[in-house]
Amino acid sequence: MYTEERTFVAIKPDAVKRGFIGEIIARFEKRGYKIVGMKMLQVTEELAAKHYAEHLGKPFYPELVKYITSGPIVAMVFQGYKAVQGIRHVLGATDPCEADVGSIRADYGQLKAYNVIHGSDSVESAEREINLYFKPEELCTNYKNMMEIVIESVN
Ligand code: D4T
Repeated sequence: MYTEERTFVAIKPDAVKRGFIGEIIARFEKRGYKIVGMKMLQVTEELAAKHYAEHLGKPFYPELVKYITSGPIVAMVFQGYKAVQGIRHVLGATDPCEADVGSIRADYGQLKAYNVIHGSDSVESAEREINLYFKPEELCTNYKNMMEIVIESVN
């Protein structure tokens, strides 16, 4: 069967300020990923340090924290078949210059340090990041997954 998984996505502050929330979310919805959690929030230095703990000590870390705390983000949980891998593909490579044309990072960004959007890189990271940003009761569990809708529509 088609088991669905969840992944964490954050629209970063520059994309929020530039007014791209709606069109970015539309790309995921068109592909069939379901939003099961969504909120706008200001990331604190403490939350940024938890989110990016693996990068502590790297040369780009201070700029990374400054960027993610520079204004509100839109934090979301998407659900779908192979959602982690599929959503990373919609995002494009970390460096917008290397991202495939048509991906979000290629279409909205130029610099690796300001790469517009974040998406979890594994099911394990997704679980950790979802738990960092959302309480269990903030996630919706009570609607049909996309594969059920597709399978019903062809039967
Ligand atoms: P995020 O976490 O923002 O979705 O990005 P990625 O998962 O694609 O990439 P990452 O964790 O390796 O990097 C996190 C964040 O740091 C910035 N960065 C990264 C940077 O400014 N310079 C660098 O050399 C690297 C590797 C961009 C994304």
